[in-house]
Amino acid sequence: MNSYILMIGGYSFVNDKKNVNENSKNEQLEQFRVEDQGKDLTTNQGLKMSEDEFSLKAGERGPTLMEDFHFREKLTHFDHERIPERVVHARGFGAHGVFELYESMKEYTRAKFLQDPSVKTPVFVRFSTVNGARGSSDTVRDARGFATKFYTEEGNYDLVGNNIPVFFIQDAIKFPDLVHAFKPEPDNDIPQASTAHDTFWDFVANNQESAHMIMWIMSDRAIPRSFRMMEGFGVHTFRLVNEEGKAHFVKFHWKPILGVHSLVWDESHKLAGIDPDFHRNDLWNAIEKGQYPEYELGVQLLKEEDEFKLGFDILDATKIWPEEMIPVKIIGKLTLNQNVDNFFAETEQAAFHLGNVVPGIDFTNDPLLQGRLFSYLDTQLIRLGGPNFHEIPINRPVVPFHNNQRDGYHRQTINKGKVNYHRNSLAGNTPSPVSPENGGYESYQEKVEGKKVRARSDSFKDHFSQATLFWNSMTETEKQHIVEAFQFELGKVKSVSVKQQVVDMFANVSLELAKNLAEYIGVNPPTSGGSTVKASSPALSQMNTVKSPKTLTVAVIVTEGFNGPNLKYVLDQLTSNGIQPKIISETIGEVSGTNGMKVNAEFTFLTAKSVQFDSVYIVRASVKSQTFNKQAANFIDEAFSHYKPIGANPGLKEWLERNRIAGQPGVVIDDNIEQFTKELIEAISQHRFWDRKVI
Ligand code: HDE
Repeated sequence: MNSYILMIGGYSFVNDKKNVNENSKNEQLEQFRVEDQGKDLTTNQGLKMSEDEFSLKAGERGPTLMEDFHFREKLTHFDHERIPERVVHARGFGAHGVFELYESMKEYTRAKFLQDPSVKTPVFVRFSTVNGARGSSDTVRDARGFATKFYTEEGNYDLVGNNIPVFFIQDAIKFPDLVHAFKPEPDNDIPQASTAHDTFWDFVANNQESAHMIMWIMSDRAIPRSFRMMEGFGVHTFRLVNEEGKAHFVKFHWKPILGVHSLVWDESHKLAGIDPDFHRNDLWNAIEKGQYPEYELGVQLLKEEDEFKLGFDILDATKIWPEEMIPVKIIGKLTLNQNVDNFFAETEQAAFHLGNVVPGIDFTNDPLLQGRLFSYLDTQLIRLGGPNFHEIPINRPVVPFHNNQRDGYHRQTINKGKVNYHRNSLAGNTPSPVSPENGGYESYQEKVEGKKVRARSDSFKDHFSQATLFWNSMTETEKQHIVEAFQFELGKVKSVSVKQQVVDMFANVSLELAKNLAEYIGVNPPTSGGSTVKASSPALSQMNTVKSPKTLTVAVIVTEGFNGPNLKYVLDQLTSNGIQPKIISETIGEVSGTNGMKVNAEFTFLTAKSVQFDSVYIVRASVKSQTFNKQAANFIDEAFSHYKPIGANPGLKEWLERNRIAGQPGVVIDDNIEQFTKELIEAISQHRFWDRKVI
């Protein structure tokens, strides 16, 4: 039989014929989806209820009766609706998608989903912040999780990465210490979702392997504009193993098609209050509109025999492989094309695990990776309440699974037969192991020898060279942002001793940086330090990223009586370039211009703030409301100070000059509407104008 979805008792099974395609996960999930709209109200037992608003009482004003099974079921379920949030990465947002391969990776790996470019693999991706609680804000300074579950014909493969290619620590045994230090302080549970406090920086100064990661965290990478505009990294060195058993070391990268872009710090702060769901909204809306987020998958490959040739230890997760040294080979594309139907059922219950691998992908001895292999499975037991979380629809592979594991909380599979052990004769010794030739997973036979020691290799001891490489690779603007981020974070630290230790530590990266910080936070300038590392890696600077106007938003400020044909021309051009105009006016609803042109205002200044848009175009001020004009001025002023593109009608030139905005980079004013539109689109695609004088 060639059909691959079999419906058995409400569950779908894909048969052993392994015909996984891009729809396989969706078809499987469809078996679990329920439409409640238009249906009769029943209890969980399927009993139709005639009343759902009043509990059963002894008399209209009397006590509720124990007998009220409906009340008890409803309340009991409600009382148990919450599950523990993830201990880290608690706040996240997920979407479904598809992975397509550009070229066969057969030379390097036997993983089936990386063999044939015609194969499309369904995926689920969850993005997250690391530090904050489930209800915290999206735009805080933090690393972002980028976890991908590939539902392959050989079972689930999880690539559980971050948007920063290195990590704070080198050995997983230190993870609880790190997390305790960056989470809110234990006495008063303050501050939320922020590393700007004493215990975090005390950890940093006393665990100097964190230096490189801290440089990234203080950089614009930690305040992404959108999940759609950030890179993803597998962080660790993994192994790809081909059919002949030959292995290569590999680092995984996700590269966003729209480039890597960030917010500015002041904007992140304000957004955290105005729209704590900024990144959720952005991702959800993009997918709803069909502007599907896309990322290319890249690999850096290293021959086994070159393991010791890079000048640092490839097992050390605080190190990158500079792209100029080992180029990133682009091998496929991920497209997120479907929002979830239910946040809890899918995103919250998604359980990622580094140990979910397929033949042809293997681990290395990176001590951080090794520890993660324990932690992810373990954490699901408490979070999802037992060992059967792999049966939850979002976590089920799209291929069948058979083994002798049985029972446990919430078991759904009904395993038939008497035999639940191996080896057996009663079931012909099945389920039986599968040879590697027939697709069975076989661990890579790395030769390992050594004494049992609690120690770290000397090759992990250089904590500052790559931190300096990162610093050297930044433009002046990016360096300035890093300095300001340090000033902010350390400005919030109370302990003078901790501040001094941090300054002394970062003198090993840059004396200039450390001296600046010392002066700003009022501690002694470093007396020694400095780095001899002169190298830089242009790939690390966001200034060299892809720039595209696609999906960016422009706030169009307009009032009654605008020039109809001109605005129509501009709006048409913006939308045909993939830009999204959003109209702000005095009231929500229709606004009329000349020549019968009407636009629909979605926002007023009460419901829209400049930080929510990528650029501004002011078409017409108000003839009747000075308040509106004042608010428009503040809006433009703020966008200007966030270096955003600004377009304005020539009638407003004088006012913009008075405010020292006109004539500055990225401020477009032109009488010729065609020329104006061209320049505005060009300016929007630049994102920011850092050489602007902001006063
Ligand atoms: Fe995680 N991490 N982690 N982590 N991590 C978790 O697993 C852990 C690390 C990452 O969207 C937890 O299901 C240890 C690096 C992501 O559901 C937990 C160590 C990287 C997510 C855990 C690390 C990550 C997690 C918490 C040090 C980037 C969210 C809830 C060795 C490569 C996945 C959970 C999602 C989540 C442990 C370090 C990425 C506790 C012990 C390095 C994206 O198991």
